[in-house]
Amino acid sequence: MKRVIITGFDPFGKDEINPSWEAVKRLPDEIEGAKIEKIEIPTVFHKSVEELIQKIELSAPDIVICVGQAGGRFDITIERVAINLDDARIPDNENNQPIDKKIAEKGESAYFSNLPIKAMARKIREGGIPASVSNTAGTFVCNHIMYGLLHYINKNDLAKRGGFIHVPYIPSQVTNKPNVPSMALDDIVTGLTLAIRTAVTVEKDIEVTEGKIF
Ligand code: PCA
Repeated sequence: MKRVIITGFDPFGKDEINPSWEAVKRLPDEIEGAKIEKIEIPTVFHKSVEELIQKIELSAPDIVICVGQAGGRFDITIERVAINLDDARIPDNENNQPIDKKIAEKGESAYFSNLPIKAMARKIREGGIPASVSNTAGTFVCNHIMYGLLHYINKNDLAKRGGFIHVPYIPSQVTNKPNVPSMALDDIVTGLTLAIRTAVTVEKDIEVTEGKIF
């Protein structure tokens, strides 16, 4: 039986909830015959990666997908790349605010997700939910955990697949924020389920463009 670890983050900044964990905790325990293990991760530089790696070493998953909130985005975005850089606009949940710091002193400048990112985005759209491939996970804790995960997989030459998905705000977070986009929690849960289904069943990504001009 394949095993999947999927993580969400705790709330950070001024937000009282984080739709990533709200959605992840509602996912089914089994998708396409794979066992789904759901974990909440603290929005804290370094500690987030340490907790994730501990869980990976305990559970030996085949696939690891981390999920985070991207307030302001309209759609579910499958991240393509993580960069070796922390540049925090706000402090994390333990008051760390690294500026222009490398995540791994000897790591590559960037790592690409080895999930079938384009197939995942397409599958979510076929389910009637907006989704696309994104070429930046930012420079805060989400990029940090994605980089930490892919660095760990690459450095240890593991046959594991890993990547990151950003999700929009849910409606209750934007009631007092005019013109800020949101997506219903149920749609986020459905979108993540379709993304996992694709990651479990598709070995080779599809060759279609998901490029963006900006
Ligand atoms: N989003 C933040 C960190 C935690 C989260 O859910 C980010 O995009 O970096």
